[in-house]
Parts: sequence; C-alpha cells; structure tokens
Amino acid sequence: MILPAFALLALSSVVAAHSDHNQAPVAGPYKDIWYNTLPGDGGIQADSVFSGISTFGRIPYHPCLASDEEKYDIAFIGAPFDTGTSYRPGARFGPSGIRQGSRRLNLYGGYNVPLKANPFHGGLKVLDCGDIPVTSYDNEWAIRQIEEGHNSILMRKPFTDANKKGISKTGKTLPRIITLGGDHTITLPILRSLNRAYGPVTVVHFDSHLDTWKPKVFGGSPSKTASVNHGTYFYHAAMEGLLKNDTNIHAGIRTTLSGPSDYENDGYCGFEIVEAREIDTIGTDGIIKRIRQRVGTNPIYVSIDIDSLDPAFAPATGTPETGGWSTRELRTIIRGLDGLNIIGADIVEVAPAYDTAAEHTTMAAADALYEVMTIMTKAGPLTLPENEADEW
Ligand SMILES: *[C@@H]1O[C@H](CO)[C@@H](O)[C@H](O)[C@H]1NC(C)=O
Ligand SMILES: [Mn+2]
Repeated sequence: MILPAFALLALSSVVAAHSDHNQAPVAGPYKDIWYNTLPGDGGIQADSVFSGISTFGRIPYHPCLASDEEKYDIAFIGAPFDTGTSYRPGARFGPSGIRQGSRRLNLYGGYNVPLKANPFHGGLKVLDCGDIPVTSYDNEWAIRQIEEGHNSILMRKPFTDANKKGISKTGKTLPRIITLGGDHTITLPILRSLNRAYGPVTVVHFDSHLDTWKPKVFGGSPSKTASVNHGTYFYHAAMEGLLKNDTNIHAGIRTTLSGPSDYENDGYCGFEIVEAREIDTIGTDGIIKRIRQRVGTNPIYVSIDIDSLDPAFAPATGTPETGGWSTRELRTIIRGLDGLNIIGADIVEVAPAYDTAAEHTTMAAADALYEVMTIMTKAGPLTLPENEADEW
C-alpha cells in the first residue's frame, strides 16, 4: 500500500501524541544542517562551492536590469555576445563559463595574500547582476543593448556613498562595473556607456592583438555592421573620442600584422605597446613600470582579452596566439596596478567550448578578475580626482 505524504504525517503525529511524554517533541527542519557561511545563492542557502547556482565567486545575485532595489559598489554583468568574432565563435558562453570557473575563489574565505586584502569582505558591496540580454541575430541592435544595459547599471547611486564619507567632492560617485564577455566587440558599447558618465577614459588593454585595426584592413568591411567587430572596436572608439589620447597602453601584444603601418595607426588611435616577449628582458616588474608610466595618475579602464595568456594556459579563446604570458605572470602584472584608480573592467574572448576538461581558461579568467576586484575594493568607493571630473 502507498500512503500519500499527508496521511503519513497524520499517522506519525498520532503516534507521537501517544508516545512517551518525556521524549522531546519532533522538531525541524534542522536548518543548521544545510545552512552555513558561504554567501552563494543570494546568501540564503549554500552547502558547498560545487553545488547551487553559479554567480561570480558565489557572491549574491540580483537581477539589476529588472530591479534597482539592491544597491552595490561593484557589479558583475555578463555580455554574452560573440557575433563580432573573426575565427572561433563561442564567447557567448563566456559569462556562464567564467562564473563556473570562479566557484572556488572564496572557498577558504577569499583573502588575497600578495595584495593583503579580501575583496569578498573589503567593505564594498559586490553583486552579480546576471547577464544583459543580447540578440545573436543583429549586431547593431546587440551593441545598443550592451551599451544601454551597461549604462543602466552604471548610472546608479552606489551602496557606499563616498560623498557622505567625505572622500569625493565631485558629487559624481558611481559604482564600478566588471563585464564578463563576450567577444571583444563589447568593449566599444562599454566605452560609449562610460563616456556618458566620464568623458574620454584611459584604457589599459591586455591582449595579444591590437584591436585598433581600420575596418578596411581587418575583415575588409563589406558593410557598416561588419566594420564593427572584435578587431576594430578600438579604432571606432578612438574616432568617436572615447579614449583619452596618448594615455592608453596595450600589454601582451604578439600578433602578426598587415604591415608596419598597423603600428602607426595604433599610435594614431592613442596607444603605446608593450610586447609579450618583452617579459624576457624587462620581466614583470618592467612591464608594470611601463604601464604605470603611461597611465600616470589617470583613472583607468582595464580590458583583459584572455588571449593575452599563452594557449597553454588559456586555450579556450576566439583567436589564440602562442608565445604569451603564463597565468602567474598575468596575475602578477595585474596586481602591479594596485593603487591605481580602476573605474571599471572587462574580461573577454573566453569561449568555454574549447577549454580543457579541467577548466583552465575559465579559472584563469576568474582569477584575473579576482585580482582586479581586490584592487578595486582596496581603493574603497570610486572617487574622481578633484576638479578633474569634467576633464577626463
Ligand atoms: C593622438 O596623439 C598622437 C600623438 O600625439 C597623434 O599623433 C595622433 O594624431 C592623436 N590621435 C588622434 C585621434 O587625435
Ligand atoms: Mn585578442
């Protein structure tokens, strides 16, 4: 005989009523059994890093595009766009892959030993806002979706009001947004969004490729839509005045060129270059020094193409190039930016379908962002340099 559950419950309560009165009554559910201190699943219920819904580093999720009820100082947002890619597609799965690769970031609490700070308990509120819905059928529309989605979560009062703490006098305190790509085209709508808040910005760009190519050089530009892709977005950004000229730098470059004129055009777009192979002569310290000399005290936007890493460390990417840095070297170089004012960041070109079963690429992407996130939380709420807000 099969008894329905309510019948069993009724039966057991009858049994309990007639049993020894000295016995403790049946209680429960025993929440302590499955509740613990991990903050995943919105901080409500999480039993381990390997179960439950993935957010970046298991931080709380809030659907920020649908609701502005939760405030934040740092927001992660996915931009699952990969129809601007020239070789391997698949970066539309980057946001979910990076979240999967980030599960263990705070397994032991998340304290960053070399940076001497814990980004998960650094005094700033960090949320995972999910993904911007992006069409895969119309690039122009998708790029507008990314710009407006990014801008919607950028133009909000942050959780921690820097003005109230007397840190900023500009009255323009905004949260920092970290975007999970997506192919590198997404950086163009992000820069357009940032421009609406800050004007031209200084970019530190980790990549094996220049991405300042003129459309006629890269892909031949058969149409206006095709001219905006993951090899040309910085050209457009420069022409649109989104970059603060002569302050930007690429690091990790090792691509072949159409010819030496690509470098001339790159300088015209406002960039200096540190080549990947320079690590052999100047080391990570020398590379950090070059980056810091170039950007000075400017607030910076950090854009990380995972292909700045060698394919041995990050095979799952759209256009891999051998001769790159190791994950250790990239993380050291990113940590070398500690103390700079990072206003926002992205990591792009993670295409998990080409990854190893051991998730090399998604882990590397998550760990690179962990360094960025630590630098941001160490710096406290985002503030602009006094009297410079209108200028940069
Ligand atoms: C950026 O600065 C460089 C070096 O001063 C200059 O040659 C170039 O024309 C400038 N580019 C733009 C787009 O204004
Ligand atoms: Mn690249």
